[in-house]
Amino acid sequence: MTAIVRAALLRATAIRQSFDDSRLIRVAGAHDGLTARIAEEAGFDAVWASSFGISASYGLPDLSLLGLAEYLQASSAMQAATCLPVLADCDTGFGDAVNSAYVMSRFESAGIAAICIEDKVFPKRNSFVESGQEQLPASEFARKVEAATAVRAYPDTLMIARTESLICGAGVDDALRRCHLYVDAGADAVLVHSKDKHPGEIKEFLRRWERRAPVVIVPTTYPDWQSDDAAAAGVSMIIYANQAIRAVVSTAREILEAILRDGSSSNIETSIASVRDLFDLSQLDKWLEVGS
Ligand code: SPV
Ligand code: MG
Repeated sequence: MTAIVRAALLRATAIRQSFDDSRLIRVAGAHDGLTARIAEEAGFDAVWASSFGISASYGLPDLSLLGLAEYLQASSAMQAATCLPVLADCDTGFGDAVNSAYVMSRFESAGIAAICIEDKVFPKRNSFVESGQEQLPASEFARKVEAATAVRAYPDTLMIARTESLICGAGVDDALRRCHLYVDAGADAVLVHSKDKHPGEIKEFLRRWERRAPVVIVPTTYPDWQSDDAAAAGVSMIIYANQAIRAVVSTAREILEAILRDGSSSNIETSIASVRDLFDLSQLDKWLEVGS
């Protein structure tokens, strides 16, 4: 492992420290280096390299159409663009236990602090698609977790196991059973996803889980739950997975429509980021200095 990768992986150690200190980790979903940097500038603690966001950035749905190489490239760009830990959303791990181990080794070699794999069947469907999500048998997914954790080169690199029990309608009992199995298999944290409009089932999970291992949530459909309340209920990490890309879509759409409607960009100039802002975000001055 090179010194640069080792330094990047210290970001994983920082996440573990926050887990130990019971400090809520607030994570922003991103899909490229620029959105990752905006997340850093806003003060988030980490970046979620979202499969939904990365797929959408290609104009594609989140249906396992992109492969490991494309996710790795996007995650690496985020890692290189910020000082934040990157949590790579690796969907189902692109195959079986061997593929999951390969995912861990490739992402870790790129300095990615954490990988997350979920217990759906490949090819997966985004959790918010109306129906059609299917789960792997728990023991089969546990083997993926075990294989991925076994190949870690740096002990603090995180393996987050995500259960889709609540998404698939299997209920809190099933989510608990699976998460215990996944932690037994070596997962460092569990992501319990829900598409309910209220955090009720997540709260029940947390009560019965009794803080056995850190719990990660993605409150897209229950946005009213305040992060402080979630932390008090036992959440260790909260991921705002898709708000940035949704903002990109709504703003770009509004602005481009206005330009055609008005026949010039004059009316919208003051409501969008300046060219100088983009220069700053992309560290133009630093790079010019390198060449001088
Ligand atoms: C993602 O952001 O890609 C996620 C979260 O996995 S969700 O879209 O809610 O499945
Ligand atoms: Mg995803």
